[in-house]
Amino acid sequence: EDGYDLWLRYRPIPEADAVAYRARVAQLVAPAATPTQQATRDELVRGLGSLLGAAPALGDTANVDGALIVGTPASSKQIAGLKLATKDLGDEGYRIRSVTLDGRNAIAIAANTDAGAMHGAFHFLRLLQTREPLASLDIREAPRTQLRMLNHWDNLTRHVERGYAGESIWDWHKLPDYLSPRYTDYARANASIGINATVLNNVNASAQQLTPMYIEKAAALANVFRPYGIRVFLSARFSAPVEIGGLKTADPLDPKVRAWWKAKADEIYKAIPDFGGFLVKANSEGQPGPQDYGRTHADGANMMADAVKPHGGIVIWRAFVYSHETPDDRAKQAYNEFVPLDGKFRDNVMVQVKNGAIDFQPREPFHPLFGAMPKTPLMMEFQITKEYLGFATHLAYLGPLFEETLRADTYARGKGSTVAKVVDGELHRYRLTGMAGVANIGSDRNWSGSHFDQANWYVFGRLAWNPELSSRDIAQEWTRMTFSNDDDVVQPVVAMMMGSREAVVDYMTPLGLHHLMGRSHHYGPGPWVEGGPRADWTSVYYHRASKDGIGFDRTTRGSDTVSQYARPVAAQFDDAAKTPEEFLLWFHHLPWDYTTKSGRTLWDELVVHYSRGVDKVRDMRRTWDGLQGKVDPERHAQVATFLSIQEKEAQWWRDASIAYFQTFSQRPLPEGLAPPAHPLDYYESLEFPFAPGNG
Ligand code: BDP
Repeated sequence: EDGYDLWLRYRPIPEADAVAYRARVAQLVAPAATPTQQATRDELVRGLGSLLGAAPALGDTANVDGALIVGTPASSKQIAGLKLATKDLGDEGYRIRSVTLDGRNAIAIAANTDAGAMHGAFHFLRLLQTREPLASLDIREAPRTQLRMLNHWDNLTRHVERGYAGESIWDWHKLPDYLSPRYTDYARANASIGINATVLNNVNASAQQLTPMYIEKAAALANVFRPYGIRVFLSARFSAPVEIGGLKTADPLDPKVRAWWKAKADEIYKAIPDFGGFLVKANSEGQPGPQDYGRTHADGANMMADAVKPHGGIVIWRAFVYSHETPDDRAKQAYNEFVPLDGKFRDNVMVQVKNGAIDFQPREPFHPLFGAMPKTPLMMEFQITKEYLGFATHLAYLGPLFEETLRADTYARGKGSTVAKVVDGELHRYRLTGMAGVANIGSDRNWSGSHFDQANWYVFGRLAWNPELSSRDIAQEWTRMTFSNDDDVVQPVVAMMMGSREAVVDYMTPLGLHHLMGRSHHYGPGPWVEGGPRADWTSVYYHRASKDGIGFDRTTRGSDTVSQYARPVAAQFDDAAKTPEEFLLWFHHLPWDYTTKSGRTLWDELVVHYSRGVDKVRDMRRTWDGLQGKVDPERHAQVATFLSIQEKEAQWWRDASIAYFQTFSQRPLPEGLAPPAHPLDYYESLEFPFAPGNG
């Protein structure tokens, strides 16, 4: 058990239970006339074969009791006869239903398209994997968002920016000829959770990606993914017309530039007929963009949108923009730049917005752009790779983070205007909808750098399919498929997972603190980081600690960032007493002796949170140790070691942060809590020039 199989392990169901399942799946009727149908049938044969000890007999028509029949009205007469594939299932949805066919029991997986049937097949396998009964099924599923997408931050050198799972899985050198079997397994894993799009390369893009040689390589990957219903997108460097096109400018209003992108799009579509489109990071962190020519983000996006439009492609334009030359709070800048452009984008443009306004922190309030651009489809961007949550060695299940953001209420159209409803298009009737996750996938044997990080890939896909699912239910599902169906394993593991992200918040950035990680690599604590090229890349910019207190005043009396939220939300965040304590220092600068909800002073409360974070990791270790013998030894040992690393580093975070902030608070620690193990200058002296994933 090295983790390679992910949640598609299909380990045999114990004999006592297998008997009943076998009776329900005595025959498999699944056409294999198209590549997607073939892949679906292969997966069912593989999964059922392994789960049940032997694959069910294959048949052309269901003619025994207990047939499983899969297909679309076009691919199967029996499915057509059942009339289950209704319009509301759309292009990717499905129904799984217990039916009677010619007087015999059967289970039908019906969809309008092959892709829908494939999603249904994976769902069906999940029912067996999680030991759900098959007696009277009536499941109807259709994705709530159109684009469920991974963003790989993979460079052509195979270095993965913010990647902690080895090098890129794309072996560009051997492509297009050698197609690693891993590409197919990648597609299977994604299809199993409903992911239907992937951006192959880093948003800090190399123009080379758009040269004929690399288009051919991308096309080879697209061919592998196509049967699994996954489309390829590419990150495009805005200055590519200059760098690889020989033009003197990349000005989006220049006819030669427009013609270049059109020709480039035509060329890509010739190689990849179902190419999805471009993802663009422009005028952000030094990337080129339309503003270099005095044009707007809309000018840039629209030019590229026009180029892909005839082919049905789209442009995903990132809203992650901020400039240190703008004196305003960094958290305000994306809103300020993008809200005036609402309604100015072509109908095949989406704007991709990070969950929070700073940068994938362990906790951030939802981005104020959600709810503020009714005429522009906004795509959610989460980070699955744990750049700011301890890399791969810290166990942090991100389900609660994603869920917290999706359930946050923007009040854009009154109460109940959740971020989920913005993202799934319900609130503003968006034509395009989607969710992107910055991938945590690499060439490590276990794909994600740690076994538990697989759960973050999994939960992202499940929530992209339905943003209103519960992260706890998803954790259960994942645990059952990945580790065990034994309740003695499932319960403690799910409890660990559900508390794990809060533990990280506690030992890194409690009470709304943020962006205090080591400079540039973001490994370990660095609350003292100051100076350097830009203020908004330092920690002191964000915590603003001094003898009088700590926190960033974003109220109407400070930077007025709160006013970017709808009125009820703004009013809440403007008042320290009403602000949820987890966001306290995000919005308020408060004195060290400010009284928190517990009755403790702010200083004491901070120290309590830091210490609690370490305690929680200790608890996780204890829980995991108790699972020895119930989880296979190989994975158990690696997780145990990673948890010991996490405990050490949680302590480091706590001690370094307390030692640093104490120089301002000048107060003793609350009684019973141990002082930092080392003096502050020890923590400040630590350097990590080779920390992984750096940009
Ligand atoms: C930051 C990362 C940086 C990315 C940037 C982005 O540190 O590596 O390039 O986000 O999203 O979180 O563009």
